[in-house]
Amino acid sequence: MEQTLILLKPDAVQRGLVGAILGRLEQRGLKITALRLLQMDAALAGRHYEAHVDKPFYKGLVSFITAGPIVAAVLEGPNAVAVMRSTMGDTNAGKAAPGTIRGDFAVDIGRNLIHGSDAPDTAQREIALFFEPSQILSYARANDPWIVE
Ligand code: D4T
Repeated sequence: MEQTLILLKPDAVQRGLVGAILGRLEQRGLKITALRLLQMDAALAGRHYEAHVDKPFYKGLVSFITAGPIVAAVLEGPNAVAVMRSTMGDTNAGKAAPGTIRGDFAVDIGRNLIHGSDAPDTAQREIALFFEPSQILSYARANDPWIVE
């Protein structure tokens, strides 16, 4: 089954939205297979956002993502990467459709609450930044057959 990495960014923790956001993902049917509360340091932020190192918003992005605790999770499901991207909504929260996480809870691209991997190979690279293989659990839920055919 496909895996994706999500991060509930410091704004999600500070605003008390962790439960609401994780609840939506559980309701969607995605399975949480790893979960961690941590504070990113500059080194981890640099590795996670290495693709953006030359972007004008990079410095602000690193200072924001390291500003407080975050929640990292591995989610599993059919097409988990694409399902998460569409559930999060547009990166620019001000343009995100209502019904999406960003569209319902955020208004600004620089405070967009949540990260989700953008492709299955990126997901594997990102998961390895936050989790040891032994921290990712494989388990069945009693209602799995009612969520995935
Ligand atoms: P993340 O990586 O946080 O899930 O965001 P996306 O995958 O949806 O979007 P991204 O990689 O293009 O951007 C990474 C991160 O940078 C912030 N950002 C982005 C910003 O502050 N200003 C900007 O102009 C852009 C493009 C938001 C997400």
